[in-house]
Amino acid sequence: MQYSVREIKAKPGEKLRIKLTNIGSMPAQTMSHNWVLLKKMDTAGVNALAMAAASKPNHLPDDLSAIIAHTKMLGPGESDTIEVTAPSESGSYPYLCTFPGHAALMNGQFIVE
Ligand SMILES: [Cu+2]
Repeated sequence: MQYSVREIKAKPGEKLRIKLTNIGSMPAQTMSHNWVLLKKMDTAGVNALAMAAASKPNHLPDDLSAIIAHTKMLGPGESDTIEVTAPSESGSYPYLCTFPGHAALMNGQFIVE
């Protein structure tokens, strides 16, 4: 239960195509994954967002203002490709999986420089 990529680097404003594939085989109800890119925030902020997302049916918080981009929630064998425009401001932007309990292991940094 980990991302194969823990760090993504991009230039400010660069357009990237992000493809997430769930290579697991456990049922979607118990083990689904997504990729959610957040605005700059500290670990406490990421944890708070993960908590807010956990109880929601779609595993996204009601307040989407901190989310830059996200894939669909994927069951086993599914994949989703999204286009992401890197923020114009350099720095480190956290990403995570918002399936309940996954953020602690499934996270990474999107680095704009
Ligand atoms: Cu996950």
